[in-house]
Amino acid sequence: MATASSPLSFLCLHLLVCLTFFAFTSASTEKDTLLSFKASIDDSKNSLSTWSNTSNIHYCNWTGVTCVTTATASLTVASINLQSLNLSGEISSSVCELSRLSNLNLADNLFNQPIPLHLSQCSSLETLNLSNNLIWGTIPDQISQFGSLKVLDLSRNHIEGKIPESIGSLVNLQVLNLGSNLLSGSVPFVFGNFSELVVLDLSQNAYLMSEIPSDIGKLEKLEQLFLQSSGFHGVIPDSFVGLQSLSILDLSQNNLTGEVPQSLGSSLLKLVSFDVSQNKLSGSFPNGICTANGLVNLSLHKNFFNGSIPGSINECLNLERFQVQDNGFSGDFPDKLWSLPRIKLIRAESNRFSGAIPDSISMAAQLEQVQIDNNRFTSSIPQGLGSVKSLYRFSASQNSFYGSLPPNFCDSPVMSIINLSQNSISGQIPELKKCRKLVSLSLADNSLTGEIPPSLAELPVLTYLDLSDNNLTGPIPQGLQNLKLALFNVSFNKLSGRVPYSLISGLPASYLQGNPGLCGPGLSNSCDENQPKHRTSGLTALACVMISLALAVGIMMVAAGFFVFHRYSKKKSQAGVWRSLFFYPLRVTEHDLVIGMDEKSAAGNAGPFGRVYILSLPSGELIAVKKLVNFGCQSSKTLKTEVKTLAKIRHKNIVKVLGFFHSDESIFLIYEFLQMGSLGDLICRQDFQLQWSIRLKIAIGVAQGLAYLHKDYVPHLLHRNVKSKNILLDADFEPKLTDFALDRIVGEAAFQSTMSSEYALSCYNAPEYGYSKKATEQMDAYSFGVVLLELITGRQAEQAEPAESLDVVKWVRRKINITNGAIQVLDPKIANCYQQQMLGALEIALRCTSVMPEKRPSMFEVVKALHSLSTRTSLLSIELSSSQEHSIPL
Ligand SMILES: *[C@@H]1O[C@H](CO)[C@@H](O)[C@H](O)[C@H]1NC(C)=O
Ligand SMILES: *[C@@H]1O[C@H](CO)[C@@H](O)[C@H](O)[C@H]1NC(C)=O
Ligand SMILES: *[C@@H]1O[C@H](CO)[C@@H](O)[C@H](O)[C@H]1NC(C)=O
Ligand SMILES: *[C@@H]1O[C@H](CO)[C@@H](O)[C@H](O)[C@H]1NC(C)=O
Ligand SMILES: *[C@@H]1O[C@H](CO)[C@@H](O)[C@H](O)[C@H]1NC(C)=O
Ligand SMILES: *[C@@H]1O[C@H](CO)[C@@H](O)[C@H](O)[C@H]1NC(C)=O
Ligand SMILES: *[C@@H]1O[C@H](CO)[C@@H](O)[C@H](O)[C@H]1NC(C)=O
Ligand SMILES: *[C@@H]1O[C@H](CO)[C@@H](O)[C@H](O)[C@H]1NC(C)=O
Ligand SMILES: CC(=O)N[C@H]1CO[C@H](CO)[C@@H](O)[C@@H]1O
Repeated sequence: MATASSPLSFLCLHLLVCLTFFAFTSASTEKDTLLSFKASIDDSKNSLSTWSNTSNIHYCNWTGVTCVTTATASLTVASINLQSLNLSGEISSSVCELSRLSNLNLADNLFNQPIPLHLSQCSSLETLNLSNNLIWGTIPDQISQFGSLKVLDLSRNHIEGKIPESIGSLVNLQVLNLGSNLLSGSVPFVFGNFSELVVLDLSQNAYLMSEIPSDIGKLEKLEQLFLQSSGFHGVIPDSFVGLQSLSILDLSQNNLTGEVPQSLGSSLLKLVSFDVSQNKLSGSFPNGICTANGLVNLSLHKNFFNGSIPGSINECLNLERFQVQDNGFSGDFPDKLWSLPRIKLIRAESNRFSGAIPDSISMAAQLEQVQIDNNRFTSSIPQGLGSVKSLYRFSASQNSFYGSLPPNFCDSPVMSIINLSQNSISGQIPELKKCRKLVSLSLADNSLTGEIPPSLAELPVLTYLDLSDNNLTGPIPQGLQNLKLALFNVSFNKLSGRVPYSLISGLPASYLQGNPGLCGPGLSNSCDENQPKHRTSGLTALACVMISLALAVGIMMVAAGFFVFHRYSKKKSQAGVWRSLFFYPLRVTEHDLVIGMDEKSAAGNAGPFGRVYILSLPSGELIAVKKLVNFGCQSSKTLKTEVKTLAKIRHKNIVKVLGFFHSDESIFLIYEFLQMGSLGDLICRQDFQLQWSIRLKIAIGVAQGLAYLHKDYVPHLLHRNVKSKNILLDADFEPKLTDFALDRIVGEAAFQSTMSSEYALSCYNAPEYGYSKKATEQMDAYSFGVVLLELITGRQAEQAEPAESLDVVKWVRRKINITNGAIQVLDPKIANCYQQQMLGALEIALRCTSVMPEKRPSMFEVVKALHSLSTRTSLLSIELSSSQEHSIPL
């Protein structure tokens, strides 16, 4: 470039050429400027490798650099975005030599210094983002030098001290974020100056001790106001009615007192989220909220609302979230909230609200969550509740609801949690059939009568059932033992008859007490002296024996038929054609392999898809050959493509596919052989004894393998059959997944029918397996969680003997409901010093085996969490104690 410039300067008479020359010089200085900016940065991960004097990449294409074209058609740097690159060192003011730089984003790095005031020399800078670094010190008075900034984000640092008055001169600010710092003292009365402000965040500054400055109410353009968890006290200023553009208001977790300004609700027309929870607010709720003129005719709405909102009907129409829980509000709960067209969340628990839930709740077409526990509501449960099809949580315990439950009260197809305990509800429990996703039902401490509806046993994911303290009669439905119940409390009713065995085992006896009519082993009344009952149970037993006999005969006949067919086909195929594809020099023919597959080479029992044979190659190497039935669903060509897909996977935690061959009857998959056998084989040995560090290594490896299949490998694959028997171990206990993605080989239909016959009841299966046709990553995550539970508890997932023994999921869930139960489930063979890590792993396993698929973490998250267990034990114990609280009761 230097050589090019001298002849050019010679021709500088011509204006155009002259401009070109200046463009060149400015280009070379911009490049140098960037390099000198980099020079003061510590780039430990070498993320800025493109930023180099020697690279032939134009600097406008360097990592994070964006250029614009100037009026003179040259390129100039306008934005530098280096977020999340683990950068540290100095933020040098040399960057200000970039005269058009308007955006500098250094968020999520490790810069450890005071606020870099010298950046105020950057004349064009509009956006400065230093969020989530290690910035410390106070906000100096000279902050006023940043007068031209539009966006200043200093959140998530260690900035301390008072907010200076001089900040009021940043009159161009549109976004000011000082959240999550260590600011203290009171907030100055200067915010009224920020007439352009759209977002203001002062949240999570626990040391602030301040009233809310009332001049915030002047900010007509303010859309989002976050003041939560920041030690604000005093009242909510009346001036807030002036916040005409506000859509999100969060004042939660402060020490606010007094009432909510009366006209607030009717003034904030654009409000989407209103959160004043966890304060000391009181008074009856603003009469104004959502009750003015327009709103009454919501029924009209429902019919005519098609996007254009009629001018007069504008009250609270945008409100989605209403959170006023944990305050001292009293008076009738605002009626109209229940039927707002967009409302999703209503939380008002722990106040003294009275009033009713009106039938018009049926119009709240988007309502998802209602929590109004611990108030003074007095009404019946409205019929309209059952028409809200989006509702997944309805929690209204500790009120005075009365009357009987409407038959449709659980008709929302997504309903997961119902809590109506401690009310005065009477009548019978209706048959619940539609809420197939119901996880938790608590109707404790009411006045319910009649029998427990047997249809409860048909709700596939019901896990917590509390019907205690009612007047229920009749028997406990036998079907309930098929559910994975972690809590089943029917104490203090008038139930009678024999308790199904699996409901006695593993659950505290106190859950059955107070029902003198119940009998069964271990209860004070053991059923035996009761002659007539004994006979019926004898009859049942006889019936069982006959049914199993009939089944056994049936299976034998099928097996015999299969055997004949099999022999026949084997003969035929030996003469017939084999089609094969080896991805590895095996140096044998398919014929040799087939001959070698006999009883002697067979390993273990046949799985749902077929048997595995261990064969020796001429080289002495061993291979594993899995024989699958060829259902003929896939053409030879598709089959080849699919096997290739699997064979191309290269990951240390996934068993290699070495080749395959197939005939019309069978498909043989050839896998590498691992000497140590499977994790499942190890666990079921009496003397199972692996160190914790090895168990954790196995868990991490398996999780990595699954994360790779789910996200990194293209096409993305699902394993669909994760269990400890399908986890092979090499000599260093590095786990490798096998039997993955067999659906691709046998075809979806054959896969499903095979799995549903053999595997549907297996405890490795996610609960939604039964009713959800589509396989998901979350199902793999669930199965992984079960394997993790095996590693933590040292128990096999399913024990063959005794037949009633609980599977590991039920066993763990029941134990951890008891005080100190979490510690009891840990394998006692592992030293106490690993307790924290094991509890951490347990927490992960419980999240993976959550009955609600959307609560399960991705395998990628699991890998991260398990890794951090092995490194950061002490921190984790804190996280655990807080998260355990919600994971267990739900
Ligand atoms: C980059 O190289 C040029 C010459 O090729 C030199 O003048 C300049 O000083 C170098 N810049 C840096 C930051 O090393
Ligand atoms: C940046 O890279 C793109 C694509 O690689 C290329 O088209 C463009 O010309 C490069 N820009 C400069 C200024 O070199
Ligand atoms: C940043 O560093 C931390 C610890 O040194 C590491 O865990 C993280 O993965 C790094 N992030 C990036 C983006 O390199
Ligand atoms: C600053 O960067 C962080 C991290 O990317 C981002 O979350 C935040 O929204 C940015 N701040 C602003 C005001 O854009
Ligand atoms: C508010 O802004 C005006 C200019 O618009 C300025 O003169 C005044 O000093 C500012 N107030 C504070 C407290 O900084
Ligand atoms: C509220 O004020 C009390 C003292 O009056 C204090 O102990 C408490 O920590 C404050 N709570 C919050 C959330 O600031
Ligand atoms: C939708 O609203 C327009 C007025 O904006 C009206 O003309 C039209 O009939 C409405 N459509 C329905 C289906 O109600
Ligand atoms: C159960 O019924 C009896 C009368 O049969 C009544 O005295 C009692 O209060 C009822 N218990 C509950 C919890 O409703
Ligand atoms: C349900 C309801 O409140 N309907 C009202 C709709 O508006 C008309 C006239 O404004 C009233 O007469 C209805 O009572």
